[in-house]
Amino acid sequence: MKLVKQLVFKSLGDDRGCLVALEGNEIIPFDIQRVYYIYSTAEGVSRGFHAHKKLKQVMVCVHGKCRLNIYDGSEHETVWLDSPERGILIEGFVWREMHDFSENCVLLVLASDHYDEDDYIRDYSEFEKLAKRY
Ligand code: T46
Repeated sequence: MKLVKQLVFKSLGDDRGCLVALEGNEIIPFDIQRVYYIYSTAEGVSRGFHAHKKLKQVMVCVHGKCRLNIYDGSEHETVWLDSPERGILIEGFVWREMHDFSENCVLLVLASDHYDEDDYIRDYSEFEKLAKRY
């Protein structure tokens, strides 16, 4: 994996079940400024289709699974998000798409900044132009 980094979380399980704790500037390598989650995704729907100029994010599928496609303007990578014990760190200038959401998939995202639409590149041809400069 070159375009994203996999983070492996410690599961604090005991006979009651499992617990994963995620702390900013520790296992999550930035200050967590925002948390959001994607759920109830309708069958056959794909999401994402954008890049971020500055935002860093860690994506964790806390239930179910989905497929993440990443493209940096020259290379493509695909990774399945399918475990609450693993996260994917996205910090470069990459195009991202999420596909094949399972029923009941809950995708948790920890972000390094507040929501800012100006940080998004949602136009693919603009992304391709900018990707050459990064
Ligand atoms: C990303 C992928 C993984 C807000 O108002 N605040 C927020 O914090 C977010 C994330 C979204 N929104 C609004 C913007 C749209 O009107 O919620 C609506 C749905 O967002 P969007 O179409 O951007 O959702 P996705 O699933 O395509 O993308 C999201 C994140 O936006 C994005 O940063 O990397 O999940």
